[in-house]
Amino acid sequence: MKYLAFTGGVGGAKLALGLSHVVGADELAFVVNTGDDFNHLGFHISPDVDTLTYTLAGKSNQDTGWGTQNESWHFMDALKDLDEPTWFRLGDRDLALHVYRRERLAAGLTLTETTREIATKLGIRHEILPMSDDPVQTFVNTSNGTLLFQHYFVRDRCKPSVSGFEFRGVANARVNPAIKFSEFDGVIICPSNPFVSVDPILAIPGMKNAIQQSEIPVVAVSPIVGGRAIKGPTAKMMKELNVPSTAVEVAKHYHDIITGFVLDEADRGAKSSVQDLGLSTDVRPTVMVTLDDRVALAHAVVEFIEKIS
Ligand code: FO1
Repeated sequence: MKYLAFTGGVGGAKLALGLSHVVGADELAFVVNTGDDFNHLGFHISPDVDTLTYTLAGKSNQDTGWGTQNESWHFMDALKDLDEPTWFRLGDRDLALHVYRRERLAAGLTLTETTREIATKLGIRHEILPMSDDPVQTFVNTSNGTLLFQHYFVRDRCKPSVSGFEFRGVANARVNPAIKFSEFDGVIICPSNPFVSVDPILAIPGMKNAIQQSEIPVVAVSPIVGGRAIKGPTAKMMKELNVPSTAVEVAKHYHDIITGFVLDEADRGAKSSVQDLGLSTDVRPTVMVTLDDRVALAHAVVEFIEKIS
């Protein structure tokens, strides 16, 4: 069996790491959200691609989930002395990756090619595929106006109340041509934020169609456990959008694309409501603290998807 895993953000990267331990590089590729990308200080910042890259390379910062371990911050300190913006923190090691990416993009490589080069140099064997090589930018409609995603997420710390999302550029974006849907037997949607990490991927024209036409099982892992998001603002966003922050609502959100849904033990009581949506279900511990947790969940997801194939 060959799998595609859709991911974005820190929560998704946890399961992605587990999957990379369970499924070989020839049988698993990652499709990554690039709606969070923005230009900052002259660099193309691609947070979700980099979070996955550092995670799979065993270099991720264990405290934050983003950026690298053993980081130093001299560049940020110097930037502060120059009264330049420091709300978005690029560490010295991370800076090197951004300088490299800028060089390669300027030389005419695509984001996919650049990402592949970086991954190879860092010893990653699984393919990391940006959802598209065309620019798509997530904007968040909030009580403070419409904000670029990183302004909402990092600068304003997700404080403004959310009323909707825009994926600017998506209508003209093409699905990454390196994603060959016919080669895959299943899609896994990692427990990433449905609104800002997974929806931008699914919003690219042709993406949903390609999945639906391939008639392969699509399994999502709930990012909501017992009414709370394990990481990030998913539950807060749901409340602000007047949607109950439950796993069932996440299943409903994905209902036209998924065939199976993984719920946490804490939400066992919601299993029948998810089944009523016509979905296969699997209930198990989904909170990933250790590497063993990530690998155990990855094993279970792969078994589940094989079972419903
Ligand atoms: N997240 C923060 O909360 N604060 C930061 O200063 C920050 C810097 C940063 C630099 C590079 C990078 O690749 C990611 C970074 N992130 C930071 C994380 C990132 O913005 C978010 O986690 C994602 O966009 C949400 O998926």
